[in-house]
This record gives sequence, C-alpha cells and structure tokens, in this order.
Amino acid sequence: MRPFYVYILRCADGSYYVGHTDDMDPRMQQHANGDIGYTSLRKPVELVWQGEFETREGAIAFEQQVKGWSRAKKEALMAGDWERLQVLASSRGKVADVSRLRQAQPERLSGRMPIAAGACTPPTVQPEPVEGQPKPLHSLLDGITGPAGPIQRRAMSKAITLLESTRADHRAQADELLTALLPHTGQAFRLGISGVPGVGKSTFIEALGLYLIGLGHRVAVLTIDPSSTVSGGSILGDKTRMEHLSVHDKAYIRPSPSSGTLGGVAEKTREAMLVCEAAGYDVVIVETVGVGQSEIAVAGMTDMFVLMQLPNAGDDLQAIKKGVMEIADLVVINKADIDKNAATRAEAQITSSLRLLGMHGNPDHATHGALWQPRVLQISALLGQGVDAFWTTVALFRDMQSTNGRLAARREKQSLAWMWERIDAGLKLAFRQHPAVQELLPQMRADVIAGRIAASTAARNLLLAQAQQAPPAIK
Ligand SMILES: Nc1nc2c(ncn2[C@@H]2O[C@H](COP(=O)(O)OP(=O)(O)O)[C@@H](O)[C@H]2O)c(=O)[nH]1
Ligand SMILES: [Mg+2]
Repeated sequence: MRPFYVYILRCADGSYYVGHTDDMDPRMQQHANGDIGYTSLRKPVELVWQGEFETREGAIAFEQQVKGWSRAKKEALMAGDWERLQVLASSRGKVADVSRLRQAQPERLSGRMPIAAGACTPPTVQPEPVEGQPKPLHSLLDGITGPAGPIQRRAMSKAITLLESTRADHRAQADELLTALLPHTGQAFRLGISGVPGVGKSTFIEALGLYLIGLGHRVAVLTIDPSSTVSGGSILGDKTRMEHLSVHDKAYIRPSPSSGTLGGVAEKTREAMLVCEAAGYDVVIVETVGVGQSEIAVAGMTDMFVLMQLPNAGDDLQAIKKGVMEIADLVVINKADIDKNAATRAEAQITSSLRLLGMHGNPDHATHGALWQPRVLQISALLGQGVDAFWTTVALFRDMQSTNGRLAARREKQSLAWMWERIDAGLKLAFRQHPAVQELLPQMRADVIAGRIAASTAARNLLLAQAQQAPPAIK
C-alpha cells in the first residue's frame, strides 16, 4: 500500500508549516512554486522533517497533533529526540501518539525541496514557556526590542500576525502593542518601490538588500499586493523569490497580508513597518505592484517613493500614469542591459516629462521643492549594475530631506492623513453596519435605481436614519 506522509517545512519568516500528502515530490513542487494554498505567503525555505504513515487517517491525526505542538516540541521531533518529546508532552498531560508512525527521519533531508535546499541550518530557538497560549504582550515587546536573532524574528512574526488579525480582542491587544512599540520606531529610512509586475522589483530589492547588508544595514521588506486580496497570491512574475535575501539573518521579508481592502492591507503593512523599525531594521522597503491605488498608499507611508520602469516606457509616456509620476522622487529604468539605447532614450524622455511636471504640476501634489528635482537612473537589477548609484542618490535625498525638515514634515502629514483615512473607513463601516441603515438601504437602492428619488436624497435619508433622527423618508 502507498504510504502517507506528514512533513514539516521551515518558512522564510521562521515559522514551521506542517502538512500531509501521499506524494512528496509533486507537493514539494507546489510549495516551491508558491501555489495558492501551499504556504505561498510564508515562503517555505526547507523541508526539515518527514514521517511515513500507513493510512491517511493516521497521517492526518498526527499532522493535527503536531500542528498544535509548541515550537520546542516540533524541534524535538525534527531532531528525533523522542525522550524530550515525551517529557514535553507529559508536562502538558498529553502523550504523543506516535504508535502509527512507521518511519521518522531524524536527519534533516536535503535535495528534496527545490528551493534553497539546505541553504541554512534550522534556527536554534528557545522553547516557549507555555504551549499553545498567546504570549503576553510584554514578552512580545521584549522579543521585538531585544537582541537580533531567532527569538526576535519569531516575536516579530507573532506581532505582525496579531496586527493582521481581524478579531476585536486581538485588535485591542494589537493597539496596545503598537503604542508600546512606537517610542522605538522612526529611526529607519522608509523606501517605497513600485512598478508593473515583471519590471524587476523583486530582483532589484534582492540586489539592493544584499548590498545594504554588506554596508552594515538590516533590511526589512514588506509588500502590498492588492491582487493578493483577490487571488490569495501574487500575480504574474515573482519568479525570483529573493532566495538569498529571504534566508539572510539580517533581512526580514513579509509578504502582503492576503485579506481585506487595499486600505486594510496598507494599514497592516504600515503597522508591520513599525514592528520592523522597533526591531532595529534601519532600512524598510515597501514594495508594491503598480495596480490601482497601491502606489499612492505606499507613497503615503514612505520617506522616498521610487518608480521602476522598463526601457520602452519612454516610447509611450501615456503608459505611465501621470499621478504616479507626480509622486515619484526617483525613477529607475531597469533592464538597461537588454537595450542600452532604449534605456537612454527613456531616461531622456522621462527626465524631461518630470521637469515639465515640476513646472506645471499641481503644487498640492508636488512633494518636491526647488531643492530636489526627481531624478532618473538606469540600472540592471539582474546584473546588479547601478545599485550603488541608486543608493548614493537615495542617501543624498534622505540627507537633504532630513536637513531641511521635509522628512519630519512628510511623516507628520502622512500620520495625520492616515488617521483621517482610517476615520473615514471606520465611519463608513459603522454606517453600513447600522441596523437602521441596513433596514432602509434596500428600499433606497431600489428607489434610486428606478429614478424615484435623487441619489443625494437617498444618501441624506440614510444618514438621517443612522443618526436616528429619521423623519419619514423624503419622497
Ligand atoms: N535582463 C534583465 N532581466 C531582469 C532584470 N531585472 C529583472 N529581470 C527579470 O525579469 C523578470 C521579472 O523580475 P521580478 O523581479 O520577478 O519582477 P517583479 O514582478 O517586478 O518583482 C525575471 O525573470 C527577472 O529575472 C534586469 O535588470 N535585466
Ligand atoms: Mg515581485
């Protein structure tokens, strides 16, 4: 009979993923491809354990059990330390049921996981004090602000998971945590990078991240991908999964939270950024695909906003959304290695259109004074060319903005804009959930669609209903 397997993967964020399957190879391929539903968000790095079972039921029962185990217990399993496993199990009054486990493999396997197989050793992590219970907030805070290492990494991941939770009690804890973290934030440089799928963002961020680590920085990468709110995964491209950066101990990579509206996703990213800063990451990169309003959201939470373009973009400036050009502090033309002439042409065209925007742009939208003219650079992310010139430009901008006070002003403006954005969203939600509104809404919709009342009258009726001063609806 064909065996069934239970397996454990170590993920890029330091967590362990437990799964079962009847065929290891295709399953590992699914994980490696980042297929939807197969840890595509946590990014598995390495297969660290597998066990074989005679029946599917046996495998699933064991999988469920392991899923509920503490990290210490999972690591005892991986190490094949059955004695410790029994001790840990009995201290909780439970005895691990391993009777149906036909073959445990204490040695870590290599070569089965196509991505970054054997790239690094499993982290040595302290056992958690209490199994299965949320860590108290102060211990999360201590973990995040404590020394760099696996404990910090785990505290960060737990904190971000807490921030992403939609449960009201979690939200209250999350707010408490954020308030406690806030004094430790604000020291990092926040860099936003946007561009269409396939332009080379991931390739570039990997090259830049490794370059910055070489300079002694610690780098966090967060992504906002509105498409992931629909599909649960990233659209197109993303072949490069930042393989080297994601396993580096001076880098922390967190993919886009997968649920909620853009406002919600952006809020989570904004908060995750604070966690990274409190943990001492001094460069935080927020990546977004050029879809919908996500660039505006990213520009609204970063100190510098970089737009990535392809060399042929200059041929058709219509293709570049004007609004995005207006908020760019720097435009980089990637893949200059493919066609140097096209890249140079694009550079000239984008430079002149940026200059025009600078002269005629809406002053309310313009984030640039006479001191900084948005620049255009050519790079090749693939060959790592232009990364140092890029960083020199970023550093120049950062120093200029810090000295002239614009950095602080930008952050203040962002925080207040964000507060109002959240108030608007909260009011809208409260409005929609109000019983009087819910009761009246179907009728108002029907009346508006049928042309019986004006849309503005319907809106007023609904607002009055929410304020519970509802006089008879105006017909
Ligand atoms: N020739 C060339 N190819 C590149 C360059 N940067 C990225 N690519 C390739 O473009 C594709 C998309 O890159 P990726 O980083 O996933 O793009 P993203 O969707 O913007 O994150 C990949 O196949 C990369 O290898 C570059 O500078 N030159
Ligand atoms: Mg990408």
